Amino acid sequence: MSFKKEPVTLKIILIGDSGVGKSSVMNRYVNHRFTNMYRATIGTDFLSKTVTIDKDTVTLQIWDTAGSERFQSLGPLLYREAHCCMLVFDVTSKASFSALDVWRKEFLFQAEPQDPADFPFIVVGNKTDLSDREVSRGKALQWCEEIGAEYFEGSAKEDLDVEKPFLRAALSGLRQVITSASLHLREKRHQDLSLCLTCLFFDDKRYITPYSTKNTHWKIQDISR
Ligand SMILES: Nc1nc2c(ncn2[C@@H]2O[C@H](COP(=O)(O)OP(=O)(O)OP(=O)(O)O)[C@@H](O)[C@H]2O)c(=O)[nH]1
Ligand SMILES: [Mg+2]
Repeated sequence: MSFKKEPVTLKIILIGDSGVGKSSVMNRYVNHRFTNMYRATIGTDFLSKTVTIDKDTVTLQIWDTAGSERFQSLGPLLYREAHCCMLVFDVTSKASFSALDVWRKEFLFQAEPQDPADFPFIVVGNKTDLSDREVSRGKALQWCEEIGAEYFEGSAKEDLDVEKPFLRAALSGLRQVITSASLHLREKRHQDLSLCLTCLFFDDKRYITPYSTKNTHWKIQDISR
């Protein structure tokens, strides 16, 4: 028997301080373009890209947010239903790295994922082409280990390792979808089971059985007869 697979769309959110290169990373990955000109993102922006993972075609909906506090009013609406969150910092800015802890906490608070401890975060250190580095790979890796995130670094400008974090985000997001689908199925089975038990033990003389296959009508039967 063959099953027709539903197309999957994964929502990936990019967050981090202003100027770290969120828009640049997204544009490099989706459009293969880069500009040195800085135009702060106002509100949010999203781009889609289709990728193939384990023979499955998945659409990535990549949401680029504004790092500037002035444009962050959309947070709760935007973060909800996300499948993966990418925390971006600039390796030449210690402050942008330190800020990720707050960004992550704020994300979990606003997004309210089903299982916060298991929600996938990908940390991206951008601008590795620059020489005045302030955050070492080791330091970033150490923090990622503490919070259970995966770490990638590269350069949107030089097109260095930009694809890897997105593919990893897609894989983690896909796992999220599968986990929540199986949880839903388990809950449904549990509900069916408790419904069944309620019916069987109506009282000590009678029991109740489903009258139709759809369980919409019920029949009380007397055990004593
Ligand atoms: N050298 C270098 N510069 C980069 C790189 N990525 C981005 N930039 C530059 O950094 C500046 C900010 O990049 P954006 O992508 O606009 O940053 P952002 O995080 O989207 O900023 P907001 O929209 O304000 O939150 C721009 O001038 C980019 O050209 C990189 O990998 N290397
Ligand atoms: Mg931007």
